[in-house]
Amino acid sequence: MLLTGLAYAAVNLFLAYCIHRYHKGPAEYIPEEPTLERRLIWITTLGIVVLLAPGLYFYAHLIRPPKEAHTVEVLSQQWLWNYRYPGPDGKLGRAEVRNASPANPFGLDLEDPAARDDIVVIGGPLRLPLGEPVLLLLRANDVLHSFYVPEFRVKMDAVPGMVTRIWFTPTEAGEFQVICAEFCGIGHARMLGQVLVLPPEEFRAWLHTQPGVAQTLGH
Ligand SMILES: [Cu+2]
Repeated sequence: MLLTGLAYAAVNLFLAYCIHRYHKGPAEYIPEEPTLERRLIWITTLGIVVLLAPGLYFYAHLIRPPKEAHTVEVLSQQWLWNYRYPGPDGKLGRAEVRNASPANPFGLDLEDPAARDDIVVIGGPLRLPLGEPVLLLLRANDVLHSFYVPEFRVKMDAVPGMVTRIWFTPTEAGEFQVICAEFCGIGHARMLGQVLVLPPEEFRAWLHTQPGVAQTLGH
């Protein structure tokens, strides 16, 4: 407010000065002045760099998840939120939309050992550990959706054919709601999900008792 106020005052004072200084008679016409033009180009370039560089620097920090972040895949479909956690191997296995079926919406490739132990939660809830960073990888099986938890200030589009990502650290235990924030068809308004932020021990205890997807699909 102060800065914009000062800039506003400076611009208008300069304008008033010019009107006062040059109000008598026509101004001198100078079609070209290479030195002044070069100077202006350099000053403008410098100004843009100075304004942009800190923003890009901090943005890079903002979008880079910490190494220890838990990876959870989010699969959106009309009109459901599904989740996948890496199994004991800590790796998400191969998955392709072309393999997707009602029983296997992620399209997991059960030939891949890394996929067999993955833990799949159809329709939620999304369980997260309190105070630990989480990286969400978002996919969509049909149309555009958008994963939105207002309390977390977290919102990311899920786009068919690509994986989008967002990371955050839940700082409060409890129950929250996922809302789909991208109109995705007739059931859009009911595309809600539950997020449970649990104490880390409780989260780990839950995760360790979950069967791998090979077991739940009977392969
Ligand atoms: Cu949706």
